[in-house]
Amino acid sequence: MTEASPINSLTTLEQAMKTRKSDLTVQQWFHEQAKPYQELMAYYRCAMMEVETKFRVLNEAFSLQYDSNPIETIKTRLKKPENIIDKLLRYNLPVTLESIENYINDVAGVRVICAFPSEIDMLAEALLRQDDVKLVQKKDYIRNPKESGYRSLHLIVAVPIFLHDKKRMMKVEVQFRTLAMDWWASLEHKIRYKKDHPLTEQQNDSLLACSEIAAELDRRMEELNEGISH
Ligand code: 0O2
Repeated sequence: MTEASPINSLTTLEQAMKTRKSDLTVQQWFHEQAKPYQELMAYYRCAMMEVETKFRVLNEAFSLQYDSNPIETIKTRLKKPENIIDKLLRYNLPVTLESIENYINDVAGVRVICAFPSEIDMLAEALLRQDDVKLVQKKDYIRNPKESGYRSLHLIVAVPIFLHDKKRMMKVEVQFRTLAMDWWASLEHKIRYKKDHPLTEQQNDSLLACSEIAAELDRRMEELNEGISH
């Protein structure tokens, strides 16, 4: 089986975005380029399905071994076209399908939500032990939280998808969070984006304090759970 060749450049869109033409031009461009773009997105959807299945299998395997399911919820999402374009422009990258594939690592996203922090490491290690999973990048915002207070473990992995005549390696971003980390991130996102203007320093401090409370809850719940299990 051979790797597929890259899809053609989206040069017209690049020109449209560079000159900041009207939304109509961009929409028209998307309409014209719909097929190669949709094809690429279909590959990302397949890769998300592969990764989601891997986690469902791991959940079963761990529940057989330890009599408990480490995964509370799995969510998948494909990045919105406007967010893909925004990111390319923010990074001064040409708006082409090659750029999307080479530089936008989070087109396909899988979010795995666990009850306890220790389950995150266990699942991440189990995923990376699989011989068809290649680690591209790791960002550990649990051990090194973001300034905002955001905590989560992000892995960019490349996985093969097997099409009728070819194999392609596709990148997927996996975000691992506990219920508390996910709760904080969801509410922080709502609060931050509800307003048209940036939050005040006091509001930012307050969000950071809430993140620390959530982290403390995670520690206490983990301790309680360990006490019961041993
Ligand atoms: P979307 O499309 O809305 O889901 P890089 O990919 O490394 O070039 P990026 O994208 O800034 O740079 O990477 P980062 O910060 O590691 O991860 C971005 C994603 O993590 C975000 O997706 C959020 O899902 C999450 N995230 C990161 N920081 C925060 C934060 O402070 N608060 C919350 N609530 N979520 C955060 P996007 O960018 O929103 O993309």
